[in-house]
Amino acid sequence: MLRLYDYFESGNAYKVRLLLHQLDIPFELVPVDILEGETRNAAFEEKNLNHRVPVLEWPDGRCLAESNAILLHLAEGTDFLPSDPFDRALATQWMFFEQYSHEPYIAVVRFWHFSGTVGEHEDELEAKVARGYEALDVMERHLEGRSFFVADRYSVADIALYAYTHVAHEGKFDLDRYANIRAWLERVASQPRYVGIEDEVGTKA
Ligand SMILES: N[C@@H](CCC(=O)N[C@@H](CS)C(=O)NCC(=O)O)C(=O)O
Repeated sequence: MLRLYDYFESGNAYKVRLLLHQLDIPFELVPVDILEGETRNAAFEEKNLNHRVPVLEWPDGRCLAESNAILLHLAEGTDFLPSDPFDRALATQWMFFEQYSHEPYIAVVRFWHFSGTVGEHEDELEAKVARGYEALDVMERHLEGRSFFVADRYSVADIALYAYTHVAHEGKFDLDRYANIRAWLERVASQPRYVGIEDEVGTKA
């Protein structure tokens, strides 16, 4: 069975839980407490030299890290990845956008609030929040007249962007002025076999 090294509050790990569940792929969940430094030991380093969850491990010991690489691999040959080559490229475009222009701001500010360390980052906070809103502005404009990010159907691009957008309020981002994003969040949450970030899925290792 596949094994997912996971941290419950991580949006990056949640992306993988959500897609595994939507694809009805059984998996074992291995909780890793990042606040206790559990990714920073020799045993975990064998799974991912970069000391981060999520990591998906195959029964033969192969490991894959980076949430969006895992999504793309799992979605291969399924309806979650567009079959048209240009649409696939657009899906990856939005997934790179998520990692470079969205997650480093929205996820990081949320983590500072969640871990109680926001006070230690006062000098960086305003700039990070501004860049987070820039990402939300881009999403809002793209979603004007569209149901989903690519080819008007739900795909891994939506999963990648949904993970931290739907909990952006936990980083004190205000989504009130983003009507298109709010409607899209509802569309994602109404997909078949949707599970929330707080829902327990997978079997415990
Ligand atoms: N680009 C990576 C980011 C992964 C990441 O930042 N993981 C965090 C949790 S969200 C982590 O494991 N941090 C542990 C650490 O830095 O020690 C991905 O998309 O998977």
